[in-house]
Amino acid sequence: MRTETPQPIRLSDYRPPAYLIDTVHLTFDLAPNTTRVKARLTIRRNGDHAEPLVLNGEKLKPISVAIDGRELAEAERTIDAEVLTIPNPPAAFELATEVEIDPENNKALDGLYMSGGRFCTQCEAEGFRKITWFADRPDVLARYTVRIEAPKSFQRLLSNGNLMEAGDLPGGRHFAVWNDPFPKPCYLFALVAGELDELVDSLVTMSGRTIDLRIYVDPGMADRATYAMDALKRSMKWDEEAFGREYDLDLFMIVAVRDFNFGAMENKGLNIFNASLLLADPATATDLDYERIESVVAHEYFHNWTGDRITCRDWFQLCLKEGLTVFRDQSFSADMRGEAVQRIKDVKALRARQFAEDQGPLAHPVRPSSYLKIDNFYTATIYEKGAEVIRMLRTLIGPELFRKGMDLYFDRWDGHATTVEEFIRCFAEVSGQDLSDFFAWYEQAGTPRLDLKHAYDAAARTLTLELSQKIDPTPGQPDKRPLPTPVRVGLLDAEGRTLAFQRDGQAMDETVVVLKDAKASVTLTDVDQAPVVSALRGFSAPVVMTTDAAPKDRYVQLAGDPDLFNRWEAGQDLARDLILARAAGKPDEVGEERYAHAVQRALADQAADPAFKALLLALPSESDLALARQPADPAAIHAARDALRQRLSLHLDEDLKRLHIGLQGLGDFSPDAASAGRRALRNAALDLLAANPRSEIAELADGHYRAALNMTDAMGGLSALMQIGGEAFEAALADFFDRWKSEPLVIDKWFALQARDPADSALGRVLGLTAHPAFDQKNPNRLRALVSTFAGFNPARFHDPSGAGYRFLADQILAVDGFNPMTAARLVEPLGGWRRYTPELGALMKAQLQRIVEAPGLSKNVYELASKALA
Ligand code: 0A1
Ligand code: ZN
Repeated sequence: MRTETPQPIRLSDYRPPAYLIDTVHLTFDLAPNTTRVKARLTIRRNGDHAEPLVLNGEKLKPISVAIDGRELAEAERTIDAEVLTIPNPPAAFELATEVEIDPENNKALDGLYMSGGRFCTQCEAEGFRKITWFADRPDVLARYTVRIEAPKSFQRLLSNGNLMEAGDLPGGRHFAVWNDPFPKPCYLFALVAGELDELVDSLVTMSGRTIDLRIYVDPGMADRATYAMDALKRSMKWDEEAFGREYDLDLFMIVAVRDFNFGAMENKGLNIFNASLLLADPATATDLDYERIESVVAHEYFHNWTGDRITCRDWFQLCLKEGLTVFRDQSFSADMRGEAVQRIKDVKALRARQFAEDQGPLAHPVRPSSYLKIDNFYTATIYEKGAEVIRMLRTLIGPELFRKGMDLYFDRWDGHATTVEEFIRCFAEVSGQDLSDFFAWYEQAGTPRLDLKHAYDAAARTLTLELSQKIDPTPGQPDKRPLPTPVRVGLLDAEGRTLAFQRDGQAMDETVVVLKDAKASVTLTDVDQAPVVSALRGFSAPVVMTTDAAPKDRYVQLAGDPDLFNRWEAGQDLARDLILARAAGKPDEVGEERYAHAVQRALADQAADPAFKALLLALPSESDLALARQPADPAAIHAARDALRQRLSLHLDEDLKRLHIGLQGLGDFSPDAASAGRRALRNAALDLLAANPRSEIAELADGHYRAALNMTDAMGGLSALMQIGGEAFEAALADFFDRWKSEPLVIDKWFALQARDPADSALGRVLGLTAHPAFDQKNPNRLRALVSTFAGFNPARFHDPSGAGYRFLADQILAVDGFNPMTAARLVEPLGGWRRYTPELGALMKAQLQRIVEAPGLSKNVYELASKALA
């Protein structure tokens, strides 16, 4: 057990910085084990006070500390494991320090570290303090000049901003000097040094400036950056058109690295990416990889304005940049790939990750009020729910006022660090609306439960909608206030055609009902017939909604709701009810047939986009189902879901085979959305066929795998074979490894596939894979491919009744915590939901959490999440 309980940091304790830093001059003398960092900081006192100067610094070997050229005696400063303190500094001065650090042995992958023989940095949130002493907080903004010196074997020397000077030094060494004219917090600092190939392009901005674009990758991989470059150029243009934002420096660089804790990082002018989110070619990347690359490139680029030019006052405001930037990247992806399909995918991800978080012990508000380690708050709530809140704001005030509010925000806060309050104030000002109640969306955790009842009065031709909301208690928040919730509503007739109506005397096809209090009642008039209510269109609020709609209404929606999100949702609702009924031992066979028939009809719609049809074919995920009925029994859910898949597969047999043949790709591969949609539908058809394993289907899957000309189809074939199992699967798996053993990103897929295998034998296989020579706990991508995929996407096997799945996860968390706490902590979440499962499983999960919390030498990161999960 830990001897002392770590103390949380609280939003209410925020104080402006005691000292400000205006300019930073850094000199790096790079060496893997002994890098020297010299810093010259111009510092001035902020206000009138006699407080000491306290700078953060961790794992730094002190060499010297001087003020205005005079070395400080030991008595004039103190250095401990976390800070450098100087008791009586002048009001304005230059602090010069020198430290030594050991990037080679930094396996935590924050600060300056080495990946693949290159130097790289990750400073968000608190990595800069592992490079030099500094006020490591986002509200201290400074202008940086960075000189890098290294042996010439470290070919490229990169940092933020513009290259000012570069040249040779004696002894086979060279240098480069970079200057970033934009003041920035230190978390946006970046440095990269090493051998890298370069893909170069350029873009002319809306004001006619030419921007030099460079993407740096492993030698020989430049071709694999062409899609990312294309996505970057489209993102830059989109931000000009959608938000009037132009890029500001003359140079924009992206570097791909193999060892990275997260997805990517928006360092000013020098984004650093996990290679898995940057490199793609048809042979090695799936359509999903392309889709993610497009969205992450956009996300990081959009941060240039929402994050870099305007940053956060403190880390409690993280959603200010993240929720907003996710909203922006989702809007971009919707424009690139189709609104409905994008929305469905975003909502699926929200439900899978954020809803689970929000309904468990790790629930926290979009803007939390306390934390132990900010690294633990890069969560689905801050990112995805943060984006939902902005989407609601836009729905509430309308797109024009939303854009006006954004313009005001950019104008008012450019060059500053600010808060969510100030952001919302901009929209209140431009709309004239009082948004104080809306702010509760930022402060209150938990997923609201919305209920909708409807009553049609044929004589009066009116429809009354009764809405109510309820939010369950979450940790530390027993009582909840109602949240202003926009509910988009349309009406359909019995044939699924739009039914017009009037609201407050105005004729319309659709309306937004805003539920402000716990309950609301709205009467729509001039309603010609008893309608089907299509509510929460486009998923207009992040809530769980129940309604009094009869199954027949859902069938009408599935057949043709013009709101494609709700068309898809109707199918999901029907399937969810059928699976849960079966899991509870009450299968509705007639309902299942009817459902299969309805899916068949929806699939036959010639007008529908193949990408949309692929989504229609997928049943709700097991984790989605586990959230819907508690206590959850993963084995029963898995079996019931499988049974419905089989029925669907049988019913659609001919249709699926026809799709599989008809959608066979001809000609060259193109990653565009339409081509990807056709591949998605063809692979979804094969996947569903494989739910009924027969030798004929095994041959089809094997042929699909062997004939694949791209990674999407290869993985489609392999995963269909996995469902069928046996010789053909084992042979294909071995073939795949052999073919791709020198491609790390593809081998990640090989690990992840096996981790997802629902077969009984999979747990043993997964345990065995930890001893595979290609498994590497120190590489986060490889670790996540096996461990996170297993714990997050293989519920049937993770929740093995013996508890062996939980023990495996806890073993991995404890081992990884020894060198990379940030990544170890991100593995804790699957155990967090222990209260939602059957008492037997819950007790086994809890026991592993207890084991983790009691482990000696546990990091703050893991301690925070494991102890909160137990509380
Ligand atoms: N700001 C990045 C996310 C990120 C956060 C922390 C990291 O390392 C600890 C890395 C990246 C983004 O939103 O893309
Ligand atoms: Zn971000």
